[in-house]
Amino acid sequence: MALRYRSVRSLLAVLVVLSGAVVIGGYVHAERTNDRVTGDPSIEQAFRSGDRSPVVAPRPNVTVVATDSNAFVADDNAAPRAQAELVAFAPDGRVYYYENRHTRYWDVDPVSGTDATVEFVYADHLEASECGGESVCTRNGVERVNLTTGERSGVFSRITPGKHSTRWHDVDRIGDDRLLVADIDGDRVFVVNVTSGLTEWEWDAQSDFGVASGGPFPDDWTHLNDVEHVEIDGRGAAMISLRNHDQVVFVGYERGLLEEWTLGADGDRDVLYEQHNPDYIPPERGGPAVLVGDSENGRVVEYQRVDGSWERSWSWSDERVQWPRDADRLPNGHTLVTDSNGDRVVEIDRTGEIVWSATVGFPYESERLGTGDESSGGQSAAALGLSSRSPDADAAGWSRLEAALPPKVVNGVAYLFPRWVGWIEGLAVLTLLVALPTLLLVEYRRAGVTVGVRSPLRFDRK
Ligand SMILES: [Ca+2]
Ligand SMILES: [Ca+2]
Ligand SMILES: [Ca+2]
Ligand SMILES: [Ca+2]
Repeated sequence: MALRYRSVRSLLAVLVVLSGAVVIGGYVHAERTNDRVTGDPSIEQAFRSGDRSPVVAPRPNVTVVATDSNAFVADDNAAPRAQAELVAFAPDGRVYYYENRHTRYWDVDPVSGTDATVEFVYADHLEASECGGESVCTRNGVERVNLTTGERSGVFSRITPGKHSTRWHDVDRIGDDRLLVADIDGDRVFVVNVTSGLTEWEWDAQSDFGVASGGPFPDDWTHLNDVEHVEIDGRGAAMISLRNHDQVVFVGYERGLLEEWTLGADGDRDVLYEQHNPDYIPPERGGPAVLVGDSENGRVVEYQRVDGSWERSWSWSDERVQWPRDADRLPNGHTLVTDSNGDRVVEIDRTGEIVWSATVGFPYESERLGTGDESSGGQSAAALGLSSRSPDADAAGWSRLEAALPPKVVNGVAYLFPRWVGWIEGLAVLTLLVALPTLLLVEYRRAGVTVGVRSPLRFDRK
């Protein structure tokens, strides 16, 4: 009995010490290596006070990054890992523009014909008084901002009732008056005329998919997170990312679902696993090809259309990448990758080497101004002859262990904790949360037993 107590106590003590050391070590390491991270108030203060010292390496053209923040922000008032923000870096590496007025930021796109004006998708979680009878609601909208002057204007917005979660993650402008909107809440894509306010076209996923497919119906069935206007065989279509169906579909405005064009299949995770932000590269730039953040697989991939089917033509990942949600092919053949749980935006060259990197807390999407919207200035990997890259097989043991865990576990841990907490520190925190109370309980009960046995003996002696 005593032996068992001692071994249980020793085991718990070792777990507490080890996990505590991992957490403290991770924190100290993060503090030491802390290049300035957006979401850090010092960036905002520096920008507002006019401090224009560089925070990232120089790189031609302005780079704009939109970030969302972690689950705690949506659900309670706990400190966020990174404040949601829109940040732009100037070519010399200083902060060119900064704002954090909205609850979340999602897609950002350059406005064509301008040097440094963007349109972005935002969400604002509203209070009951603004929700017309509901206890919560969210305003989803599109706003335009001139990054040079800070001049802003609202483009379009709607309120999603009853939900404190953000339901538009992407919009594609298709003319002076019209936006193509990816509506997660409605599992649909629609074209809205922002001048008249009228919906001019709509595709509802229910018209082509059964509700047994994808995610939980109706709560988060398709998680339809991206849409792009494309031309297929000379006619207009919407390319749509059905994240929870692991597939990208093409829907002609007049032709409906173009089934033979579908990339991926529900649950076929070798092709795509809950992807974000597919970009279409047309035949005239070496396609048809689709460059996409294959998020749960921890890579960015490209598929090339060959004889009427999709073939993987390129993939990129390194030891750090975790849950990438955007990749843009640039005119110089490089690729701008938004590595959400890796807390960075990186530009990789044609050989897969990182040539520029910005540390940014939990980025969603990035654009390099002057290179076209998303990948619209870039060529396909096949045309460029890009080399694929995968993590170094000789990487540290932690990476191999991480690779052996289900991606959802790793990404889930990374999503929940502050940015310096990697998945290993996250597991250590969880271990500490279980081992420490258990150790205290064991000690307490042991002490209780001791009192219960000795007191009567002492009492007897009297
Ligand atoms: Ca964009
Ligand atoms: Ca867009
Ligand atoms: Ca993209
Ligand atoms: Ca992008």
